[in-house]
Amino acid sequence: MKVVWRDLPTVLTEEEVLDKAFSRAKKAADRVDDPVKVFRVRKQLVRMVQTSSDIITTYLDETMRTWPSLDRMPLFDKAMVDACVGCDDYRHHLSMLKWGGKQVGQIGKQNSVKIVRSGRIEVMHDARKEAYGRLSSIMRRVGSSLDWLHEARMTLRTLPVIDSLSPTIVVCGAPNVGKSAFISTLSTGNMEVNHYPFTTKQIHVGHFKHRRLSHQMVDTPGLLDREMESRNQIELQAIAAIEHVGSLCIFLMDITEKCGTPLEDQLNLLEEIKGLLPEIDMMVVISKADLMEPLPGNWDEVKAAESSWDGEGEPMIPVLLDEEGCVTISATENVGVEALRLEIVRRCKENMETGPMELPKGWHRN
Ligand SMILES: Nc1nc2c(ncn2[C@@H]2O[C@H](COP(=O)(O)OP(=O)(O)OP(=O)(O)O)[C@@H](O)[C@H]2O)c(=O)[nH]1
Ligand SMILES: [Mg+2]
Repeated sequence: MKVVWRDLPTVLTEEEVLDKAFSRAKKAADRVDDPVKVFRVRKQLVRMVQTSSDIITTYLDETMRTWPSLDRMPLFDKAMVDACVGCDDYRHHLSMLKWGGKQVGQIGKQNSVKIVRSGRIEVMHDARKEAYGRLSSIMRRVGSSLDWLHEARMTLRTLPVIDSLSPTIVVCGAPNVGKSAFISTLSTGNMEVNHYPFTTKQIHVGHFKHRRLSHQMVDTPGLLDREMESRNQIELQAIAAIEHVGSLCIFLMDITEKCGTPLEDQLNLLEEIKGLLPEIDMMVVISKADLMEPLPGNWDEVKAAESSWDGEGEPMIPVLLDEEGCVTISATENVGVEALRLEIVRRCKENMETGPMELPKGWHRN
């Protein structure tokens, strides 16, 4: 249940499609062999018309089918499409390919019949020429849709890939509080690096497995760390999209203010995000525990429990708590992270729990 935009093949231009079709058609015609001229010419021309229209129809149909259908994609991806390229345009341009494919198929049939039914070589040549002219004019109308899809693909392929059936942890907070470091420490394997098309910042997507269930963590730089007034419509839509996938939102705070954002501003941001994502379970976590003086009271206990747990059985690791009693972690020293992971798993499970008669989020009834 995920859309992998990076797998979409490049979209050819109008000229490229026509070149491909006409050159294949010519090769097919060259292979015709018949000693009687009128038969030979007829066969050659029919092949040219049929091959070129087949190549174009196949290309347009396949492209249309390879692109995920808006009605069947998860809400997150649909909201991202809307935010990045627009759902109406997306639908329109794909339907243009469908229309084009159908027209081209008809031209192929009609003009082949004209060639077959005629006994005069000039008439046959005229029908072939007419077919090529009509194919080109259909392609001229489809061309701008191909160009649009080409551009849209470039934009969409930078988006993070999110599986709507797996628990998703959205990581937010002011710039520099340690979001990426946190995701990286918690991830097994490499983090993916993506972009939202409207920010220049890198988004990190990390994964970890707990009892074979994959959990994914997504970064939100440039999206949830700015003032409301400076956000545009597209960013607001992207934020709405996050609401669809988040099982849990972790708000990271750097109380040492090493990140450059005063504590008060970070608290204001927290309130704002709560307002933006009212449906998501929000968990506040203090980052950079290793910089605290003194260190959190149960630092040694948590560190020992984390290093002695082998990942089997019921873990007994308490979360790391600062002197105010807030959950904290050190991503750089890797203390409190494993404890927090277990807490995350528990909270996600609780948040994703569905009744026995209810289908899980993202499932569609057939
Ligand atoms: N001492 C200490 N430094 C940390 C910790 N986590 C992150 N940092 C440092 O804080 C700085 C910012 O970390 P990032 O992970 O890039 O922060 P971010 O929130 O992803 O930043 P943006 O993506 O720019 O919003 C880096 O210099 C990190 O090395 C931590 O647990 N302890
Ligand atoms: Mg970052």
